[in-house]
Amino acid sequence: MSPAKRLRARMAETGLVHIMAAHSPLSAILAEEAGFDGLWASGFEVSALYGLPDMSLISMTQHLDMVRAIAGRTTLPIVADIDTGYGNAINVIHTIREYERAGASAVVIEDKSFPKVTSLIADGRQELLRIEEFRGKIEAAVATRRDANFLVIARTEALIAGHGEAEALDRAKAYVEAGADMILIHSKRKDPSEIESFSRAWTGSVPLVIVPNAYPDLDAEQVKALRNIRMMIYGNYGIRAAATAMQETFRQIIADGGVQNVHKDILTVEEIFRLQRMDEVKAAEARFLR
Ligand code: SPV
Ligand code: MG
Repeated sequence: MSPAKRLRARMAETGLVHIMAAHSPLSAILAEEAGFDGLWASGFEVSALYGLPDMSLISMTQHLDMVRAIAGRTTLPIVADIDTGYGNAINVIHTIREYERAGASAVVIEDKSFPKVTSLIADGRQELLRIEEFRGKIEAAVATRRDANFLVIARTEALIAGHGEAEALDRAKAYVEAGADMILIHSKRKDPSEIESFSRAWTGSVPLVIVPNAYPDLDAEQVKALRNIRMMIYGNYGIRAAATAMQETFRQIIADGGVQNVHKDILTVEEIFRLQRMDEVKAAEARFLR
């Protein structure tokens, strides 16, 4: 079964899949071992990995290379964050071909203009495309995919841009008509009220995806009770967890004048060897090196 088919099957079976942000193959391996259903190749995380803001500064090639590297080291389905699709509907055709070939099982494409501005920033300049133009991008994505199980997820930033629920619903309905398999509704409110309200008002024929980054209190049980959300993406938790650990460890080493205290609190080198699959190398050495 292809990873895309597995992702759809898992959604049907459990009613809600949990997708963890990954910014590297190592973070993807850790997410797989922890038990997530899939990976979010997050634009925010890969941008942060390069020390850059998430504002269309990293190239498609940089993000795509990471998706390919992640796909090479995990078996989990990958939901690729392709931002605005790197241009207009013509660029989207190329983008979908490349991401599907790189091993993605789904893409999320958002209705902002290029270059996009990261969604959660206070007072961000959030410009949306005309609905007709974005519909063309969704239609291009759907027409280009090879695997019918590959998911085209349309993300509306209407709430992020401050246009309100009616506009968000209109846009979401138009994107479903264009062929979107799911709708990602994003909110930067600190509480889940906008998402709960949108979800209750949603009568569209496809399920919803949420990214509870700004409103962390909405847990899986509450999400299931809303009934039409099938995917939760933990959108920036990988890079925040990694940065927390590095920040604490690096500061401690400077404060202590050495590594005498931190070495007990971080993974052993043997554990990193295990994650690198050194056992496979050892087996190959025994078999092939003469
Ligand atoms: C990402 O993780 O890149 C996202 C989610 O798109 S957010 O940064 O919250 O917009
Ligand atoms: Mg993003």
